[in-house]
Amino acid sequence: MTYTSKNNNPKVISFQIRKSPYFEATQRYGCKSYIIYNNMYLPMGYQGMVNDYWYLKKGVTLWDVGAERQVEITGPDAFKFLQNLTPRNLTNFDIGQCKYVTLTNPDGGILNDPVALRLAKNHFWLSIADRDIWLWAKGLAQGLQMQVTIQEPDASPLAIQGPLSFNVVADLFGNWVREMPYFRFRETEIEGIPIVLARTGWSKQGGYELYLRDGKKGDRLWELVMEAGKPYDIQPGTPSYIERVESGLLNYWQDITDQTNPFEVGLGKLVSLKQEVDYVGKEALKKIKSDGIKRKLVGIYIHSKPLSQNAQPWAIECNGEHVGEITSAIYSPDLDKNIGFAMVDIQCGKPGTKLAIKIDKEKVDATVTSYPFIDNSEKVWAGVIR
Ligand code: THG
Repeated sequence: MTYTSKNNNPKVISFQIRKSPYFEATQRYGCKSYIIYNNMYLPMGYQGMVNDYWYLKKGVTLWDVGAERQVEITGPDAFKFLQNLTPRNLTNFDIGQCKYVTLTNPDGGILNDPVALRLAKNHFWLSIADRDIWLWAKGLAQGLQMQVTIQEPDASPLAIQGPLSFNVVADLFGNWVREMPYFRFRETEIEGIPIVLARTGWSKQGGYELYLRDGKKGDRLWELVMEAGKPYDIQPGTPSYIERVESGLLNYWQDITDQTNPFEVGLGKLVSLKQEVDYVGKEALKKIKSDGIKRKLVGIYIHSKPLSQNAQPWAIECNGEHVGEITSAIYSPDLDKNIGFAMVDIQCGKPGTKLAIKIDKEKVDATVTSYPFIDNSEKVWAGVIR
């Protein structure tokens, strides 16, 4: 179905694509574009990519990330089943804690890289990236004959990100939120709206995610945050391509796919090969580890004029030989450099290695580097006594 908006830009709105509880609000606040993520609209920009980015880095921004759907796992075998889904050792997984995990297939390929939340002993959410994980989970549970229920709960994340996010969220919920450690959450409410409030988010500028547990209240929650954010000049925002590359956050389907394993993309620290930790893909990952990886994801500086958002899987050469592809690339205004990630043969993975990138008909020089490009760890931990 095609609508025409006031300024005559054609807008395509489909019945087939689901809308988050904040969708109307994002329209009202001038969202200019969406991508499709987990079969939903995910906002991609409001005031231009660079403006949105500076608001995130210097102020506070409100993001509709309702497309980060939850896969809920409950039942007597829930913990055991979740361990089967991920190579991360879940032994020390507290109630009220979040853990970044990978889900692997039998070949060790990554099916998703969700944030897992433990709500109770046998009650988990996987806050997933773009892929139908509930299908995989239901099939696996059936195959393993586990006593679990897998469903999509009514839970939609709304992210408040940026260095001033602490003030906004403290004004809304109380000063206790300032002491909440990174990757912890608490169940709370505001005006009777049930919320899981987590100190997480897909930026390294500091902030929170509010998982709304009543989809009918999306508009009210959005407006409550906007109102509280007024003194801090809060802006509507979205996950930022530039900021997440600067901060070394990887994007599923872009830097990670089911053709990449955790060791290749620097997530080996999330893989346990201990005997007591058992999961799909373990044998493959053991072999990959003992054989050694053949390629790896590296940071790259691309020495060309500022890139816009149209990076492609450009081919990479080293001494005239094809050695890999670009997975992300963007101009960083803060660093005044083109930065990105590339999957390259292991012998080209050392920082300082000189590469050539084939951008259309041109060849552009690039240099391998480590990532993150900017270390923002102090920002995400701000206020927390460690
Ligand atoms: N929040 C929620 N759901 C999500 C995302 C999110 N689903 C999709 C996508 N993002 C999942 N991917 C990531 C990737 C990285 C991180 C979170 C989700 C992340 N990583 C930190 C890092 O790499 O330094 C922290 C890792 C850690 O402490 O273990 O935050 O953002 N709800």
